[in-house]
Amino acid sequence: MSDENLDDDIDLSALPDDELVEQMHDDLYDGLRDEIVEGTEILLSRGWSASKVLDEALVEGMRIVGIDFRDGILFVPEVLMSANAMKGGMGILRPLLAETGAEPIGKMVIGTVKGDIHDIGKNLVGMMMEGAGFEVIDLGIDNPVEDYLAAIEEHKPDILGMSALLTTTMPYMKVVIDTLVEKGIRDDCIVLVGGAPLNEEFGKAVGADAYCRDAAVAVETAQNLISQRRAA
Ligand code: B1M
Repeated sequence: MSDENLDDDIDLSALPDDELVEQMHDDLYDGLRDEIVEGTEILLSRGWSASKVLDEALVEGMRIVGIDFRDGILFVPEVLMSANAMKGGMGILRPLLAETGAEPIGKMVIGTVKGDIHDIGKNLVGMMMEGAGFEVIDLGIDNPVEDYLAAIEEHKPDILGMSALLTTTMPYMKVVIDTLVEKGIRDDCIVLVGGAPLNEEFGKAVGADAYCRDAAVAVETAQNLISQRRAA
């Protein structure tokens, strides 16, 4: 991908949209946070919606990073820099995605499960849920079951969301759901699960109400299940 030093010479604001987006994929790959922040601001100033910038420039760039991480071309320190750059862009988009004057339509507690420190996808889900008018309580990463229980007791959420990105951590979702069942509180909230290695079948097997492929599906599913519950 791009040579970091070359970026010093590139005037991002002079690039047409498609080249700028491609450059942002390269900058994300190279973990250049300032450039990602600048590129995000430029696209917004050109009238791009926050969700278009998110999908086409940031999430797509991170997908490319993921492929080379999988193939052993990129390693943890480099991917951490990419994640940091991605978060720079997300920081600008967050308030825009969350803009809503309406009363919260529901409350969600969300966290990445124990043993897992991936949080970009979870953060995106939280941002999109806020944007759709939900109040979101973010428990962060590496949450043991006790954290979820304490948050449910404190916040009485309509929805509990769990994220896992590792095949080794996704089974922990069942530990959490089984504990809710044991304590007789499983039906107090809707349980949604998500993360790249999961699928519909896994969601059913662990006893979640639904598996959400991405943040948009999470919002849609949350809205549908909440209205079904309220109607019932
Ligand atoms: Co990690 N990592 N990683 N990693 N990492 C993956 C997940 C991996 C697939 C890479 C690979 O090999 N191709 C692989 C897992 C393999 C497996 O389990 N089969 C992997 C590995 C192996 C590891 C380590 C073990 C590496 C090591 O140390 N040797 C290690 C584990 C650390 C740990 O957690 N204990 C590790 C570490 C890291 C970093 C710290 C370097 C960094 C995380 C930084 C951070 O998150 N702050 C990192 C990253 C960035 C990735 C990849 C490249 C990108 C993940 C990401 O952010 N994607 C990832 C490869 C990949 O997924 N392609 C990989 C972008 C994000 C927008 O998508 O998270 O899928 P995603 O979220 C989506 C949906 O899944 C869904 O909506 C989101 C938005 O649309 N969703 C939900 C997610 N959570 C949801 C919750 C919901 C609903 C929907 O609740 C309702």
